[in-house]
Amino acid sequence: MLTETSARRGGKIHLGGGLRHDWQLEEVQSLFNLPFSDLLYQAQTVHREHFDPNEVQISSLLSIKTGACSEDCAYCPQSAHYQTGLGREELIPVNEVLKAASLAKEQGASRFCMGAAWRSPSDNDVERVVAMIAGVRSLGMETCVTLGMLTEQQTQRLKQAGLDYYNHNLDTSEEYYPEIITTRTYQDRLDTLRRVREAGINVCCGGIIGMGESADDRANLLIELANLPQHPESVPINLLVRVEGTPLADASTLDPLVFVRTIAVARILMPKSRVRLSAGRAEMSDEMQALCFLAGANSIFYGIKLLTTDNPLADSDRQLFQRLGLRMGGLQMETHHA
Ligand code: SAM
Ligand code: DTB
Ligand code: SF4
Repeated sequence: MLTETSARRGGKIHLGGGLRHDWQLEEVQSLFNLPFSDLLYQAQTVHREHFDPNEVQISSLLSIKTGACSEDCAYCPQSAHYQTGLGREELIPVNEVLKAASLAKEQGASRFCMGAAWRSPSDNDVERVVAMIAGVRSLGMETCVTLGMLTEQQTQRLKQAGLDYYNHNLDTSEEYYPEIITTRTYQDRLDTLRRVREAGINVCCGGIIGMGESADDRANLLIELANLPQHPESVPINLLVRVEGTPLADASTLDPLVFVRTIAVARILMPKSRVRLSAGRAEMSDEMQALCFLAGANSIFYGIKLLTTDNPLADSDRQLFQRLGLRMGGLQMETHHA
């Protein structure tokens, strides 16, 4: 258990499994500002209350529709607003999706995530994605899709199709958001997240760190996520992948320990959620990734590509897992919690 000293330094300590939705900026700032060892100790303690610390859930990603997106997300290589060398691709055929999903399953992935570069899908697009969901489910994998904003009807259709997770990120704090995206609002995102939640689909929602945001923006992003009516079941924390041609190509390098602290605070605020060490691993050292797992990350994207950018090779991830004594797991569904 926590010593009195670390408890004093950390302010209030929230162990015992109660999920909170009333986090305030000052208390989250004080978590971020803890001595590193105290913060990691708290995060690891919370982590062990809810999860096997040596098991990591594995998701694989596939871009089912690449490039030419109408949105202006400053980080994104797929935005039509920037010259990043990506061409326009149409929605790919179901059999290609199933080939990729089988391969991912063979390699140990329990969840298959399909991403489309859309502001929002048409109803016809949704029908084609429904066929992909059915195919991937029949392989015995969990399904996740990220298609942009959804109407209520489309959300219901995806639920009917048996979709397990919908990914839709808040990306950053509400205050910093207008610096990053102007073509849709924070409220648009919250509206889609509410529809997904109300339809009974598990929510995968996180953000990107390293976009030039302030420490308070990082705290406010995590507060926004934790203070949703229910914590997202999956919380992807992405380190910005700086892509040539995007406005954030020259963003300054983030202190890796700030990233680790962000993972630790996410773990403390959302004790039962899968915190995913997401984009950016190709640029991280093994030691940094080990610290992220120690801080409470227990999910990764696995496989040679994210959507359009590189991810570590599956072989090097296997070696890392072996060196750290981590097991690939996670096929049990984490369904709704308060
Ligand atoms: N178009 C849909 C949307 O924006 O909701 C789905 C696909 S979009 C690529 C999914 C998420 O990928 C974004 O919300 C963002 O968090 C993440 N992402 C995109 N480009 C990234 C980058 N360069 N570095 C880190 N994360 C990135
Ligand atoms: C998420 O939070 N990260 C993934 C997934 N959800 C869809 C996407 C990362 C994309 C990184 C840039 C790229 O490969 O295009
Ligand atoms: Fe389009 Fe999604 Fe990229 Fe934004 S993040 S430009 S919505 S693909």
